[in-house]
Amino acid sequence: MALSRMIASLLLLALPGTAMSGAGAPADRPGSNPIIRDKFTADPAPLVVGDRLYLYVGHDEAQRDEMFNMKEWLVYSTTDMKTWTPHGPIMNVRDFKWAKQDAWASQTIYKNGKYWFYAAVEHDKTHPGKAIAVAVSDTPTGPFVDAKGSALITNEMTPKGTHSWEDIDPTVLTDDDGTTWIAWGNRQCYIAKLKPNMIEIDGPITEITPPHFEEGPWLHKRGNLYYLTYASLDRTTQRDEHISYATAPSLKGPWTYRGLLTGSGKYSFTIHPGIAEFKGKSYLFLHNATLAIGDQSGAIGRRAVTVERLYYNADGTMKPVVQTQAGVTAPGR
Ligand code: FUB
Repeated sequence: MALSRMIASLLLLALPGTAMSGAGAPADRPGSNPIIRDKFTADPAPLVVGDRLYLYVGHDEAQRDEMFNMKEWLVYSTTDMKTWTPHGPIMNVRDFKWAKQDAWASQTIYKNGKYWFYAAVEHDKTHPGKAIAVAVSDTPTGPFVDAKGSALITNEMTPKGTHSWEDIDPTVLTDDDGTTWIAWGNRQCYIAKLKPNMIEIDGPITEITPPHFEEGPWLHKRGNLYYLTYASLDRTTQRDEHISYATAPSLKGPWTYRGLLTGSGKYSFTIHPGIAEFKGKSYLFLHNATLAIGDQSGAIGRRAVTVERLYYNADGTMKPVVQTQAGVTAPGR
């Protein structure tokens, strides 16, 4: 390379913001991380419907050093994992008349011709603490309406819990026999069966807390193995949440701890897994806090959703995942 061109290239790399954002560089490629750039988003929850993948997220609107400010859930979709179509807000937390605030982690599942949306919210003063809401829609993009008119799970239903925000972050899975299960929690992790009507718990709530469980459980099944992937925090060695997982031969356990799946999300205390199989490939959705919009930088309450390919070993264990900027645009992904 000629000296003048080399000097020009070095000068370009030295300019703030240019190193990774030149035309064709990873930051500009459709599908590179973070995948949503015009809004701060968190707690990704994918749902595959035919040849389209829908991604439900919480909308982070924290100002300055506010911790969280989340009023609504948004949905995006893709057919190629590279270009994302926004479908707008699907619900505001105040659409649940009994809820006060906090549009926290959610998951949508399809069953019996309807889309069922489960989400963590703060209950009003009639049931202090966090609660789990359920809404329903005829389409994956809404409109969703409160399906029950009251909380599906309240803090009083898990009396052994150590704090009032333990009932958050629902994840739902329909088993091979057609029964749908819900798992959730913070510090304690619980699982219960749902009645066929999808808006009532059927039978006991069982605690299944795996090692270093913090929050954000995600249930999925592959082959004969069930996976419980979650945000973990080893309080003796880690400052920020990582992702760990456990596996079991059935939703009733026993669960075997499999260790770490990923490290922490860059600049973010929280991290949250969402797993989907789409067009023959497996994906792990996460969030970090690397996005800046205007003069607002990433922060604990201004996160950004990412996606990486997920690979399995022959014994069903998942290969460790590293959060990258190139994400699914990296060669061979
Ligand atoms: O986004 C609010 C809360 O932070 C979620 O419910 C947790 O999973 C963590 O990401």
